[in-house]
Amino acid sequence: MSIKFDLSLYLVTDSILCGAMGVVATAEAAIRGGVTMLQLRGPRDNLRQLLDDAIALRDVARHHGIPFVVNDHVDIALAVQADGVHVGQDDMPAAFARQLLGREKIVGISITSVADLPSADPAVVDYVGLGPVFATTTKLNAAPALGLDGFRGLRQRVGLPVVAIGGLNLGNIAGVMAAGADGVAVVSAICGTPDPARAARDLRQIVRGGQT
Ligand code: TZP
Repeated sequence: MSIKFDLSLYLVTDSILCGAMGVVATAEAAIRGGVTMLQLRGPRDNLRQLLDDAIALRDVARHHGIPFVVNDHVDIALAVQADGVHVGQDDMPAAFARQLLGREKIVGISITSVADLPSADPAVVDYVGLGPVFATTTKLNAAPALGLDGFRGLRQRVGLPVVAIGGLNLGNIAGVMAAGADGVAVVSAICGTPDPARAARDLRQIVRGGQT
């Protein structure tokens, strides 16, 4: 039984996109606006920077009572006692991450195609990040976009909660929720926007089924 989590509005940080505001102030504001889960992701950051951010983000998330997970770096998740990890297909296999973190923590995995489906093993993994749904410039070497129909088709084959990711914004998340997502994960729709609290509030309202 893992820590409870709500995928509705999942913020994935990016230190470059967050710019001068930084990941911590951005996350703080976005959580006030309605972010329900937080992930530290920094493929271009060095380990020390990631560790410093992990400590600060863990504290912010804890203060607001939402789960905090670390992308890729199981060692950092363990070091800061994060609520879990999110791994990709080229990262540490989820089964090893689970072994290291224990039963209680959250383990999420990225899926981009049919070939990745076997890795979404409910005995090991708590949720799936499925995408990119639409084209994104945030992730280098991202897999081809699934499109809404591709997303819907794959989502139906995953027996776990699914958070959609990739190119999601105010204009397209209603369609993604209607295609079976349990929530939406965003980077650029929040990081680097002038008012991350407002951006999160607007996104959350649509996820909840309201209008902007
Ligand atoms: N994984 C698949 S797409 C993506 C990640 C980390 C980046 C999503 O960023 P954005 O800015 O929300 O398109």
